[in-house]
Amino acid sequence: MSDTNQTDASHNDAGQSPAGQAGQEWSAERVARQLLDAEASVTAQTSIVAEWEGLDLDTAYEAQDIALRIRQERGEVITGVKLGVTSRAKQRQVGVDTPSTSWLTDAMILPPGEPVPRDKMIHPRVEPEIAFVMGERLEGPGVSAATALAAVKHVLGAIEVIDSRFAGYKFTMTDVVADNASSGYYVTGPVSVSPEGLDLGLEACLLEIDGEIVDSATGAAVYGHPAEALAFAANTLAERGLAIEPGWVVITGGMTDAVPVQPGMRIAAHFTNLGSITVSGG
Ligand code: OOG
Ligand code: MG
Repeated sequence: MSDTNQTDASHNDAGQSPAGQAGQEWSAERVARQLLDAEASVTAQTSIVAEWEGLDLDTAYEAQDIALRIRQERGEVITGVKLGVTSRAKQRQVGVDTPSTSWLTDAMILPPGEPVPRDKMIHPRVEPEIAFVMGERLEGPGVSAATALAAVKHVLGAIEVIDSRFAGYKFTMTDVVADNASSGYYVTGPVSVSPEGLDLGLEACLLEIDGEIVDSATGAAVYGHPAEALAFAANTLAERGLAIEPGWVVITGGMTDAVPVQPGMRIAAHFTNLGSITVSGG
């Protein structure tokens, strides 16, 4: 799956330079609004860092939080946290090697059986993930994988449908953090399993496209272990005074390369203990 950048189905993916803002000063707020506008108008843009060197990591997270606040003002509710680029497959695919945290809201839930809403997306890609549902509040710093796992109520399989606001998925670390790590939609599987007695490092996932197994990975692909990724999320959020709340879902990052969604595609992720999830390409 190394040619995914070339095979992306894309509309409005011409990579417009950030438009209509001439003369306006850059700020985290402007970055947040511009990326939300790109999402709403289903239009890709080019790297913001290329235009504004001031977009450092702190400012990118600030933009991400401002965008969350705007989503909340329009009625969206936080449902959890999404980890980004936690696996080597993803790091290689997008050329970013530092994991990140971003926000999930109820508007991003794709109900089981619903096709990928392609008309609302620029160039969707799917990726299988291992998801946690939190039983207890998890607050860094100093959270270990074992502490993190002890706060988990259930483990689920998931498919995330990502959609970068950047043309060709060409972005830097700070671009993608500001862009809520290409958030689109997520669907969780029908099987929820207690973490006790599960060896998540060895939990396997087969990714099937149109009846063919195109990729596979185990949980160890995710930052060594999905619970390590969860601990990373808690410790990173703590730097901004935030915690992972009970009931939240944490998707721990794509286990394999993300696969471009084509119309009519049949996508399935099969897990050892977490069941199977299917999504139609729409
Ligand atoms: C970044 C999305 C990161 C993951 O699971 O790694 C992410 C991208 O690939 O556009 O959701
Ligand atoms: Mg993901």
